Amino acid sequence: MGRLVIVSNRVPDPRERDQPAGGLAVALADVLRDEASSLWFGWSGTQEDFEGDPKVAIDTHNKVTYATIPLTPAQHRGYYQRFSNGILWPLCHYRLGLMNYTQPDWDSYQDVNGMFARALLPLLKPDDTIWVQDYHLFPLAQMLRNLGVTAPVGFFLHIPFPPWSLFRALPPADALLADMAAFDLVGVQTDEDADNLKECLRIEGLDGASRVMACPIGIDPVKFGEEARAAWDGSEVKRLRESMHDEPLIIGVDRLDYSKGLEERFQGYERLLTRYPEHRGHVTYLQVAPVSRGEVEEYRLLRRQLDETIGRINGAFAEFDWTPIRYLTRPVPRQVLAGFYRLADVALVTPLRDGMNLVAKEYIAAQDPENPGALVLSHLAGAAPELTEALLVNPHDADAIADALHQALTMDKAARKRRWTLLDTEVRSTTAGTWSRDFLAALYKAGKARQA
Ligand code: ADQ
Repeated sequence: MGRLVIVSNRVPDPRERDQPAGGLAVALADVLRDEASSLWFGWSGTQEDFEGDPKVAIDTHNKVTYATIPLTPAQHRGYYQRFSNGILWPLCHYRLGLMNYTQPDWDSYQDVNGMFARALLPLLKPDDTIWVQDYHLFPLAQMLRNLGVTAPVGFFLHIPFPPWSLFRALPPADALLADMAAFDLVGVQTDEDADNLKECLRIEGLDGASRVMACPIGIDPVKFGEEARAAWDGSEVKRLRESMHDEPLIIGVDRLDYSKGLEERFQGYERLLTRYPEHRGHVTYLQVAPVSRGEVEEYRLLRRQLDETIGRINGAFAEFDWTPIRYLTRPVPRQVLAGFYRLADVALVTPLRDGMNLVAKEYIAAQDPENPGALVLSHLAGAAPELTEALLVNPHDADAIADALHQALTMDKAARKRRWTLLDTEVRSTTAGTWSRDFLAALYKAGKARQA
């Protein structure tokens, strides 16, 4: 295979020490480390005014060439904030009520995809394999084909794909499905997503045009486990451990996003304190939730709502020497986070919908095999069909969350070890490495089949 070309909305700055919190950036960094030569193309994260097409900035770091372009403030609003994050994100997370469709945003989305294709074209080489990432770039394969690109072009959707009954509520649903059919291969996280997408393509008469493959994403569990062990003796983990006075710790780690079910989760924790008062004064719940997409109205509202809920719960239950919830809205370095996971007795991962959820896998990889913690996981996360030995809950059900937390906090070591061993086997069998290898092998084959 020739060079791998990754295209994603955002390309992280390789020289920044603290990489952004987000599953896609984390998984791709793991993949590109192992490639002989590769190009990563996308938005630089900056906004500036320009006429016509922007200038491409090139930077090479650790064998990866990073090629980035800026967006204009108007493109950032229309393509990124509104169409991608204000329309496609809620739609794909089954939240039609939060979807605010307007035609100019759709126009902007298509324009920026066209601009991406034109800026990428001169950088391409004849035997490249192009792998496009995520919902910001559904139209890209079609746009590249229009410019004469014949290379294999694959797509991976990191978020869920909803059933036709929901997807059809999007005015340009037909156009987007036709765009998806222009890829040689479309990868999604779960069988449920694959079935939903295949059904949509079938209804549109597009089945057969492109292959759909369920290809669950994972982490690098060996590396993450090492980071967790290394962080154990670091000053942050030590401080957290000392502050716990041998009392149990529950951890939650999520981008501050309405899909993550944070409000419902806090209510579940509150229910634990009400229904199982023996945990009062003992258990601490640490929620790390770095602010994300702060420019989008729904995210600002969510942040205010969470501030209020946490304030209410802490106000109602705290003692002068005990706080039920510790809440951080800034990012924590990954190594430190790995150590926090290892220290935590329970991870609380309860998204209302999630493509996969890498935090659940990171938590498992970070555990001490001799004394592992317990995972409480939403059955609506893409990780749930794999991580069946977790304590699975309905994230809308506060009583179910409270019961699962109580079970996790009181589970004996033998039961924790038994569950964790099975979960660890799963996390080690579907990794960032198997994800990219399986996808790229299938893409290569699909590309060859089309060219034949
Ligand atoms: P996300 O919605 O970002 O990803 P997730 O899979 O949980 O969700 O990945 C988050 C990543 O960011 C994890 O690696 C986590 O460690 C890191 N992170 C979160 N909070 C952090 C913090 N405070 N400090 C530092 N790092 C933090 C999207 C989809 C998911 C899918 C991934 C990958 O929404 O469903 O699993 O892409 O496909």
